Amino acid sequence: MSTHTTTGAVSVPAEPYEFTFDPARVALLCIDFQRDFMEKGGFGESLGNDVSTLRGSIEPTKAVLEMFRAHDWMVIHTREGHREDLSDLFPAKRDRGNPTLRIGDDGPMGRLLTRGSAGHEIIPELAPIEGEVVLDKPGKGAFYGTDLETILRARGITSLILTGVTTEVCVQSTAREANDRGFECLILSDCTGSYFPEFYESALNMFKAQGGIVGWVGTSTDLLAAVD
Ligand code: TIU
Repeated sequence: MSTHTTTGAVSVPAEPYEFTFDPARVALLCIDFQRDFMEKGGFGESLGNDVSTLRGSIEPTKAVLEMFRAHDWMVIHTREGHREDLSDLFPAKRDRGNPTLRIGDDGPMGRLLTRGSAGHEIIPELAPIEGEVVLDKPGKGAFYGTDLETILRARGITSLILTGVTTEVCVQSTAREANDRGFECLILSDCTGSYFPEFYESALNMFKAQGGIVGWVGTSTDLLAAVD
């Protein structure tokens, strides 16, 4: 990996065509790499999902995260979860699916999807470091109910590189919110994962269809090579 600071635009092979960004105006979004989704005993498993399906996204994302850190480019981590008193949890979200365990209930990693619990933390492999933004959000999209847009505009960010879980839920919601706000979005296919292979494929396909109607899809290896 290059250790020099990149100047000038970077062009990454992607679909439906090259994704070009200015390193001074790019941010990496690491969406909801939380123990609650990635590990046994969390919210994801409580919904009946096999959480092992997401683990393949960890190593590629780690490589991209390290590249961003080496260049001192902006990194933002998001976490889905609720206040300890659950005052920001809509009944519609709490009761959806009539689960046996609800958000805020005690699970093996503490209270499900609740700030301050072990399950709410980002997995150790991708844990934030000093200087990186950690954004708590009550919804699936990272813009809803947060100051993410203000943070991005304050830094002059125009391009987003998205990683995270799950592809068709929080990653897709965030990408659509970002696209409507005028940000150019590249999702790294190997840095995202879903509990449902067919939803992973469909989400990425619909994202890049129609000339990139929502944005671009690429890979971590092509991004790393392009930056190098
Ligand atoms: N259930 C599921 O696939 N995802 C979520 O509930 N949240 C996120 O995607 N982060």
